Amino acid sequence: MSTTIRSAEDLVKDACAAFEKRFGEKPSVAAKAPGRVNLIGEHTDYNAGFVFPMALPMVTVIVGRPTASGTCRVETLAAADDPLYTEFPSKKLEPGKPKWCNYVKGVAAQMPGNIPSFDAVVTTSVPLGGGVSSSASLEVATHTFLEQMGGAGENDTEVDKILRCQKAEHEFAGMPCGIMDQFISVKGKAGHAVLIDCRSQEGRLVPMSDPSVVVLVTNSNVKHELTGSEYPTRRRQCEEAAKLFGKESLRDASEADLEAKKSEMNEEMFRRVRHVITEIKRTDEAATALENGDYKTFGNLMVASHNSLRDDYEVSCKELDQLVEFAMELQSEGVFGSRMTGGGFGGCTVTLLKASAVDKVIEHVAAKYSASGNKATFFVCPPSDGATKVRL
Ligand code: GAF
Repeated sequence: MSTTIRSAEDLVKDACAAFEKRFGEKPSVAAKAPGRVNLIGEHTDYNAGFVFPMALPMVTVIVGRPTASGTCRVETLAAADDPLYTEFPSKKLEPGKPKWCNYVKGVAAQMPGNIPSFDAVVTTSVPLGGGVSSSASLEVATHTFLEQMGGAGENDTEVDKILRCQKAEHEFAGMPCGIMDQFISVKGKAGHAVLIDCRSQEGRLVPMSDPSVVVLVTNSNVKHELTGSEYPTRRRQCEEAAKLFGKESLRDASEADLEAKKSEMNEEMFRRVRHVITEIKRTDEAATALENGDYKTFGNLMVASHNSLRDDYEVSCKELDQLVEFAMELQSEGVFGSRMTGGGFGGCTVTLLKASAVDKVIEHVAAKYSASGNKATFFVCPPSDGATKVRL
């Protein structure tokens, strides 16, 4: 069975109750921001390419109030690294422990306006460490929260907000991510996926309003420890390759360029670059296919993307490969395509399928996956809205 996703209203209620319990008064400011699932276009954002994510119905919520104490006091209700309650001076924002709070501090440090100290409670329905951007959702929720306390400038744009949240992740979490996760958490729109051109930093809304087709997110519930080290390595390899091609980024490189330079790079770098060049092309094609209601082509591109991430970019893992394989076994029942989503080495897969096939597919994948000793969780996810303030 697919997991019931807690509503934002329920999360806000929980957070408000916890706030009152801890701080003895009611919160006055609140915000929410979603996680994301990327339909296709993986490891292309930091190569100035295309990505094609949608915002999830799972959100991170933050409620709180400004204070005059000079000390920020923040609690999380979500399972995270201990302690779940922490304090820090509002004028001395530095990364440290607990790690979950670095996203809050990191964004506070980027706000252009003068923000006061604050008390806050955070909670979330975004699976943590599941490759569906729980961290970006916390960053964007925090930004949306602090905007209401004078944190943002008068002429602030959504792109400013996205870039600040990305910088927070770079500087306070040490993760040199691209802009996809923060972008979609800010600019997601219900009923749409967004084709993001990571060079121009513009998004094109693509409707996903056919009720007979749904997106299924499957959490492998495994996380391999490689993520931390492998992501920066991939990014560096791409930058080196672009330099070798004499291009600003791999977005400007073609398959012909790759063939021409083949003898100047080792076999591993060749495969890494091949993934990026072909994935950017696939993503562009996939958005058009979806616009035309051509789910078959879209699904084939998803599978090609997965294979490329597995074989060329080497960021998949056994569990993700199994989930994709098991889902694709039900192609004749209405599965169009399936692939790993996000950074890789664990986390989730995304599957596009007929709504009528959901129960059968979940049952099949769950049974086969559990035979290998793991338990998957399933979420049927309508494309949802980006971050908003919440009125209390
Ligand atoms: C992670 C990063 F944060 C994104 O910027 C993106 O590179 C993704 O991995 C891979 O597509 O989620």
